[in-house]
Amino acid sequence: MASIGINKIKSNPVVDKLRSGQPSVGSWLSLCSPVAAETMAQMGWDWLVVDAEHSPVGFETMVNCFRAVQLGGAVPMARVPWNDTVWIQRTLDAGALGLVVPMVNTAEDARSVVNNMRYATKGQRSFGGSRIAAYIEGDYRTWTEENLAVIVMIETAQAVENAEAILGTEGVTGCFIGPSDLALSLGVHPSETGPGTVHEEAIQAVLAAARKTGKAAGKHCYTAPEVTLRIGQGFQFLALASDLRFMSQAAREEFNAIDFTGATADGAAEAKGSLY
Ligand code: 3PY
Ligand code: MG
Repeated sequence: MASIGINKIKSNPVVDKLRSGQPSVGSWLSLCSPVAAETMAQMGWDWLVVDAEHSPVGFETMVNCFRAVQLGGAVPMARVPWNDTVWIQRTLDAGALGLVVPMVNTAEDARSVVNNMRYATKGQRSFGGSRIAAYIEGDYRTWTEENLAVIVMIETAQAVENAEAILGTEGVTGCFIGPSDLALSLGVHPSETGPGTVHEEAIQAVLAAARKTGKAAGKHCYTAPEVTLRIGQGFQFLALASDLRFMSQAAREEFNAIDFTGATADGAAEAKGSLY
């Protein structure tokens, strides 16, 4: 019988790339739409994160987004709303191959994240199966120990202070800087970023801590040139914007390009190509 479908994987491609020092670039899914997730996955991102912290996504939609991401050829991940045992367990059972966990401020917080993501005797995740186990070669329970991407968010002044201890925590794959919360925590306006600012100083301190501990540093980036810049600096786990931003940006540009007076009409303007 002919079959199309998803090949089983031996290891997590995201973790493999980060451990070998390569950059791994993805984006965020905030639209709560499996169709948007599938379309995004076809672009070639390494991974896509379903954002359960700042989007209204429900669990059943999240599972369908994971399926769509996998079908499109990227690694399904999620950002949980908090370092919460129940959220982490349910999101991993739903099929995430890695989690981004917000507001990890101390090494103790980081140990607790790892503990929540691991089965006994290494942690406290309860076993109830995970739908992703069917796509893994070998025993999912032992596979998770080395293969789940454990990405802790560094997005407060306290976390920057503790970056080395957080990143040095056994089981942490890497960190991810949230530039907006970091700005809030530092008491600076979100526009007060870039070279010469305390915000950038904090970002570079986190990068230095990642280098020292041999873990991956990451950041949420606003533009493709910023992703390029951060790769050049040595950052590895980089997200570019979100499906919501891409949609609103393109829609805004197109809408703003309409001349409602018709005065600048161009006879050759009828576009060819797909409307979808
Ligand atoms: C932040 O900027 O605070 C974020 O959490 C980005 O993902
Ligand atoms: Mg944040």
